[in-house]
Amino acid sequence: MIKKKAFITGIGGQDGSYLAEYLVGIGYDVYGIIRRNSTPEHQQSRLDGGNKDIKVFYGDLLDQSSLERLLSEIMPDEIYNLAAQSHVRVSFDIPQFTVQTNAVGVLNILDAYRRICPNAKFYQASSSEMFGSSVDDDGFQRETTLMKPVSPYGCSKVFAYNIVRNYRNSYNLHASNGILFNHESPRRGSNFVTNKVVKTAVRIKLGLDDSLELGNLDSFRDWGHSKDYVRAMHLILQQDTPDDWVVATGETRSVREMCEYVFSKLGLDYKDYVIQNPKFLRPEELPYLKGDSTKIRSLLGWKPEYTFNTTMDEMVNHWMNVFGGTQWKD
Ligand code: G4F
Repeated sequence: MIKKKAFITGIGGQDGSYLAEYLVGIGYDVYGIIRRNSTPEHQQSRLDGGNKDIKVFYGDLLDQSSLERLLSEIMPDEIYNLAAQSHVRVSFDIPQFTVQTNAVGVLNILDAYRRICPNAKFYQASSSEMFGSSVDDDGFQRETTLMKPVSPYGCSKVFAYNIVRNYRNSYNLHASNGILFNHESPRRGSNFVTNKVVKTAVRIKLGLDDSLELGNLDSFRDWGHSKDYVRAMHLILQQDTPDDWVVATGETRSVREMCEYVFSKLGLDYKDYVIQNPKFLRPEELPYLKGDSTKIRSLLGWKPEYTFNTTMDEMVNHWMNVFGGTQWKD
């Protein structure tokens, strides 16, 4: 049987690595690109280097020639565009790079796809950050919610979302947006809030650190697990018609509540250790996210397997293993 071929940008990231493993598990040949970095040591650390079904190349959304060459050689059935400058606060420090990569870079790969392999299906990693300060009257964000982004990152993602829709309609392409709310795992970069909190709380528990510096504790996020969300990405591309889909848990918690849960699992009180440092505040904050994923649940049958608690517990156990502590048990 001929194997399906998937091409993943950002394959070295949290989602890219879980998606690659998931697709290999269901019989795909997986190809991906990573950006050249001056320290190569950790670039593929999330990927199983020995897996012959995952082939990784150097490439960049800002290097059109690399995209064209690889798409022509591979002729993928499915393209997952997950590459991005994905850190919202950092997007205030490097706004032009963020917009180049997350907006112009998406146009680059979309256009290469249109010209080289228009029969493939295309997934764009759109984000709940696009909603910004906008919330529907019932307290949820959904596919129809107005987008009022509050960061260079959010603005760049709105452009990408719209250009995907424009290419879909103009050129009859199977190009879809997954509008994913925050999703975490042990593979999350430790400069995002969940993994920063879990990792440092474990270090405090083991006597390796004595405090945790955070920014805004009073913003709310809808946190799911990356493994559940990469299943949704694949499901979105198995449909006959392209569309836009919100992927979320439908629950929201503040950063403070997340800290409370994680520290108390370790027998600690977060109030004894968490310090606010203005360095981690954003010039404009997105205060509240809660996603309504009724569309993907009812039409495609997607539902998450992890809960907030099981996601955080997995992360606690991961860092306990890394730092040599005893695994926490219920
Ligand atoms: O973990 P965060 O950095 O994630 P954020 O900004 O919500 O963005 C993530 O989710 C988006 C989907 O909505 C993605 F599109 C995006 O790529 C990324 O994956 O911050 C979450 C919240 C924010 O309100 C932030 O202000 O935590 C707050 N926070 C408080 N102290 C902190 C910190 N965030 C970080 N990163 N570091 C802190 O010390």
